[in-house]
Amino acid sequence: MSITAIITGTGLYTPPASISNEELVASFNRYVELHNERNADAIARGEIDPLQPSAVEFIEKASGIKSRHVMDKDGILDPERMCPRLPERSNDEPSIQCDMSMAAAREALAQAGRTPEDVDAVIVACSNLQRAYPAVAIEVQEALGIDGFAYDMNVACSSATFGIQAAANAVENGTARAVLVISPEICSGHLNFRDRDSHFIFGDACTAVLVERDDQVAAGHGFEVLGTRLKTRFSNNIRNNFGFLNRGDESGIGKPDKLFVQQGRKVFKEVSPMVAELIVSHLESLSLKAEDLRRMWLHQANLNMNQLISRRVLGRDATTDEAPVILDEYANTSSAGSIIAYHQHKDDFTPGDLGVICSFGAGYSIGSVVVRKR
Ligand code: CO8
Repeated sequence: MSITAIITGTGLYTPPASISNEELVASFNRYVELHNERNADAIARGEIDPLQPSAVEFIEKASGIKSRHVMDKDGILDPERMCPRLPERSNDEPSIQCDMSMAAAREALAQAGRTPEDVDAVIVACSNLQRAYPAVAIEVQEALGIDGFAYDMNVACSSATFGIQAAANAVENGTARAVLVISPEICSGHLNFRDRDSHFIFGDACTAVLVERDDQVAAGHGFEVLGTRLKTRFSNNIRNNFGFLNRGDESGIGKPDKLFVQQGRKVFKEVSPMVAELIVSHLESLSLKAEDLRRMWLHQANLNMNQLISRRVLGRDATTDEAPVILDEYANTSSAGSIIAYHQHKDDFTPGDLGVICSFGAGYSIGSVVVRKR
């Protein structure tokens, strides 16, 4: 008898600190004032252009974002710093990504009614890992007390959906009974808060998803993974050149391209149709139609983008019940975004209801996971 994968629990860690658009813009505009005052002579000589202020109205209209949760608020809002203050920890202390992962993983396990003894593997799947090795996933595995295996992976905003496919494969082929997929996203660590075009885009959060084999899950519990579909296509339109080779390449780690940079408008135009096509063709391959979907838990980068994608998939505007929005409170939390939407908006499903979790972002990368409530 073939085994299918079931999502039995999800968890979310939300950092307590939050920054409103008003607070972020006030700090950015103070930085602009200071910069322009300090460079007044060069600006007067026409050697450099004055920096332009940011605007709350623009941010909300262009993105739908109203606030973001962050791991450190003061460092980000200090106009002389504009970067979170996250002190280095000793090797004997849990890393910050391990702490976030533990909180989300515990909630996912509790929701599934499982303990670490029931789990065989941990995948930490996120946009940026705080170190190259040892894997954060192995640290989390140790902290949870899981006897099995763990590894890190990074497919930017699509890390969690790609991780769910790896987890589903592992339980379906018998490599593991249950797998935790955890996405500790500290996007504020690699966002350039001095860049007017992108300073408002990201927030921090961590999600966890427990994937198990169906023959050990009680009937009526969880969401069956009907299928996964992944797609990648190389693009330089979302890029971060930070890496350990920077110390040998003389380019300087302080340069703006060592943080997040994007051509936002190009990303919007190129990725939206790819996402809609992928969802529709994925549904077709499962003999399903868009009308069969009760909900789409889309990647949470931009409200206008999600409205365009849902319109292309459904052939009409989606309601917020059909395509829930969490980016207004969380901003873009990279791979955690679609999982936060799923975590917060799945408990009203009744048996047989269908939904799709869909992420998209740098790479480009798109991941689609079609699920049915048991
Ligand atoms: N305040 C006021 N005005 C502004 C501001 C601002 N802050 N910023 C720009 N403007 C102005 C511009 O100067 C421009 O003025 P003008 O028309 O006079 O030239 C005007 O506003 C319009 O600018 P844009 O064309 O840039 O604005 P858009 O309407 O395109 O909106 C967005 C910008 C919101 C960035 C939008 O393009 C967008 O969201 N695109 C989609 C991007 C996306 O989804 N990216 C996914 C990236 S995430 C990912 O894959 C994960 C990466 C890894 C995580 C990294 C963590 C840090």
